[in-house]
Amino acid sequence: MRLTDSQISFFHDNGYLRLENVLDEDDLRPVIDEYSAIIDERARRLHSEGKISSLCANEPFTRRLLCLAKEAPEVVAGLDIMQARGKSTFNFLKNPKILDVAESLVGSEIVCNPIQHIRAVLPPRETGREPTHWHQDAGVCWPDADPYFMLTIWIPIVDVTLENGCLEVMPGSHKSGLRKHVTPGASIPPEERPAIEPKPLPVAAGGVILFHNYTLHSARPNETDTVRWSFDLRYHDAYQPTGRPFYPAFLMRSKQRPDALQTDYKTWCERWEFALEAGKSAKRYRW
Ligand SMILES: O=C(O)CCC(=O)C(=O)O
Repeated sequence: MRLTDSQISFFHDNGYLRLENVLDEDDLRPVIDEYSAIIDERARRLHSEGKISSLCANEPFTRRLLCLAKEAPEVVAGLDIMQARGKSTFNFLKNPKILDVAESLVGSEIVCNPIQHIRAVLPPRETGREPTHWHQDAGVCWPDADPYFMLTIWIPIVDVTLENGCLEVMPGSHKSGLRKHVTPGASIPPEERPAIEPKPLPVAAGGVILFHNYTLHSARPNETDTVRWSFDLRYHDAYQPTGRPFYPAFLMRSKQRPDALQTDYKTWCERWEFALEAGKSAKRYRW
């Protein structure tokens, strides 16, 4: 799917774009199955260790992790893309439909940035963890990436609604530079935010939300009894810094250097394994 001229203009004017029906069941099912298997394996281990009384085996994907976390909160740890390193997840990063969308804004030389996550967002009342605060993605990069455009593709793998913690953006906020972020969590405090009405962006599974690395965004709280599962992936031109030099980036599409593509699963696993160990003491945030 290539973006139309009017979609590209909307993105440049507003700093975000919501697209419906980009992906279908065949695109999403492999990652849902992969994470279902990871969770099942964890449930069986926790059960054999006597840490949970039920496998919650009859719960659907949207509820099973929450059901398990009620008894064993540690079940949610280490699920992120680079930690779990599933093959279907790796394939998802280079899904041609996702790269086509990226190419419309990034150009033909596309790197998959190491700032990439799968998020299983549980209701805050279960975890004590607040929803994502207002920030700009440029704010979680090193300053060497400041002059460059980076595209975030936010991809729900379940339907995401006002109630279960959809994303919110401040339209047009990408035009006024980098705001001061504060620790912990590199968030923008209220006094540093522009006076722009936030726009909530519910989106059904299969849709995606694109945003600019200077767009202010946050997430609404998950007020349901389900898990809000989503990916946030980042892509940019190959000839620019990633903003996290201690983590690996991968050339996923290239007209100029097709021989240099880094699309081998085993290499991806090895480079992440090495980087997570070697980069342990790296300073992620500038703030
Ligand atoms: O999914 C979320 O809760 C937040 C996502 C986000 O902040 C991002 O993609 O940069």
